[in-house]
Amino acid sequence: LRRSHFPASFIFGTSTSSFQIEGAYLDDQKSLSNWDVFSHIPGRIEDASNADIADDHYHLYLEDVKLMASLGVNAYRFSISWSRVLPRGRNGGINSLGIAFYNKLIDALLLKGIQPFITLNHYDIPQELEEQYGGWLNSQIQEDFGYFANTCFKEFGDRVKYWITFNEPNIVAANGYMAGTYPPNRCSHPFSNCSSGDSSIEPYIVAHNIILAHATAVDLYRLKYQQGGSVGIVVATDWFEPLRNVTADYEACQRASAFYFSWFLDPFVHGDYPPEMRQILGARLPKFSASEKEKLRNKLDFIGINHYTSLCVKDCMLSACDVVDLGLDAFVATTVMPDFYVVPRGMKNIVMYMKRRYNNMPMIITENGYPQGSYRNTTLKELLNDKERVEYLQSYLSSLHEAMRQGADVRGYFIWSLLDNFEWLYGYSLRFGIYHVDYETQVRTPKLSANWYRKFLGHSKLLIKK
Ligand code: GCO
Repeated sequence: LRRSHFPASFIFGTSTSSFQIEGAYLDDQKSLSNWDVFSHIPGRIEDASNADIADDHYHLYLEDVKLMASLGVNAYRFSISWSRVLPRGRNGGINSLGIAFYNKLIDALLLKGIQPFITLNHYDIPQELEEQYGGWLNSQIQEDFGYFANTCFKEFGDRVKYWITFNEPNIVAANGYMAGTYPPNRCSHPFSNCSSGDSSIEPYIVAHNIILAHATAVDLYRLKYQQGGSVGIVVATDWFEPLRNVTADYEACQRASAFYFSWFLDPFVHGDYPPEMRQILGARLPKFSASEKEKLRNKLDFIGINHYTSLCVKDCMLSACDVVDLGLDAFVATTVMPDFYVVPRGMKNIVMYMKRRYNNMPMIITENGYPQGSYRNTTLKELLNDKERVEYLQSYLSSLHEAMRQGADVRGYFIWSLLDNFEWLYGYSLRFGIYHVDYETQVRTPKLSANWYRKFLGHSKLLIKK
C-alpha cells in the first residue's frame, strides 16, 4: 500500500491532546482541570504519576512542530485546554497568555504547511465547573461550553478550518458515570472506588448535555462566523463481532454498537437516540423536546472515528449496560493493554457500518495506534524498534483503504500519537508515540514507526537519532 493509493487531498496526520502532552499545569494563569485534581489523588493512576510536566509540550511545541514537518504530515490534531483559555469558566475573563500559546502553535503549524485540527474538549474541563454545579450533569454546562467554543472560534477560526467539539464523549459518560474510573468518579457499584452516583441515569443525562452542547457550538460557528470550516464530533469505536454465528449474538452486537457509539451520532442524523437504547432504557433515557430535535438536525459536517480494536459479543439478555458480554478470549491477546486486540478487518467493518448508518457522511479516522508497555520490562532499544506498531498501522491502513474502495467517504487518517504521553489511568506506563519520549530529559527519538510513516508519506531524508 502506498500514499499514492489515497487521494492527493487525503489528510494524513498525527494526534495528541492537551492534558496528555502539555504539562505546565500551573503556568501562565492556567487553572486546575478535573484531570489535574484527579491524577493527584493517590491510587488513581497506575504508576502514581501525574501530568504536571508530561511532555512539556507547552515549552517544546516548536520542536514538536519540527518533528511533524520532518514526517511530512499535512495535518495535526490537538486539543485546547479549557482551563488555560478560561481559567474561571465564563465569569473570569479570557486568559490572553493561554490564547497566545495556541496562536503560536497554530502559526508554527501553518508555516510548515500543516493544517490544525482542533478538538475543543478532550476530557479535561476546569475543575471549578465541576465544583460549582456538577459539570456535565448540569445543563448549565451547555452554555459554558458554548462560550468556550465561541472564544476559540473567535480567536483561532481565521486560521483553523477543522473543529471537533468533543473527543469520545461516550467514554466520558461511561467511565466518569458508569464505571466511575474517570473523574468525577461517579457510579453506583458499592464495591468500586467511586464516590456517590447513579449509573442507571447519570451517564444518559451527561450524554444529553454533551449532545446539546455540541449543537450549541455548531450553531454559534455557523450563525456568527463565516469562517468556511467544518465541525464534527469524535466517538470511540470498537468493532463488535458475534461470538457465535447465531441471531442472538448478532443482535447483541447491534445493541453493543448502539449503546457504545451510535448513542452520540444517531441524534444528529436520525433525530433521536438509537431505537435499541430507547427500548431498553425507557424512561431512564432523557427525551429531546421538539425544539431540541430541531436544534440537533444536520449538526455534523463529519464523523470522527477513533478506532483501535474489535471485541466479541455474546448475548446475555441482561439489563441495558450488561448487553455487552465480551468474550474476551475469542481474540488472541496480542498487546500489553487490556481489551486491546489486533484485528485489522475491524477498521473496514466500522467504517462500512458508519457509511450505511449515516448515509455516507464524510468520515475522518481521528485516532488509530498501538500501545507499548513497561509491564514487559522494555528497554529503550526495544521501544525504538517497534515493528509490531508498524505492522499494526500498515494492516489497519490497508483495511481502511478497502473500505474506501467500496465507496466509504473517508477524508483523513491520524495516528495516535505523535509522542509517548500521559496515557490516562495508565500514566506513563503505556507508550503510544511514534516518537519515544525520555521523561527525564524530554528528548524525543523517532521510533521505527516514525521512519515508516515518513517513508510512506514520501519524505526521503532519514531521521537521525540524536
Ligand atoms: C482519547 C483516547 C486517547 C488515548 C488513546 C490511547 O480519548 O481519544 O483515550 O486520549 O490516549 O486512545 O488509549
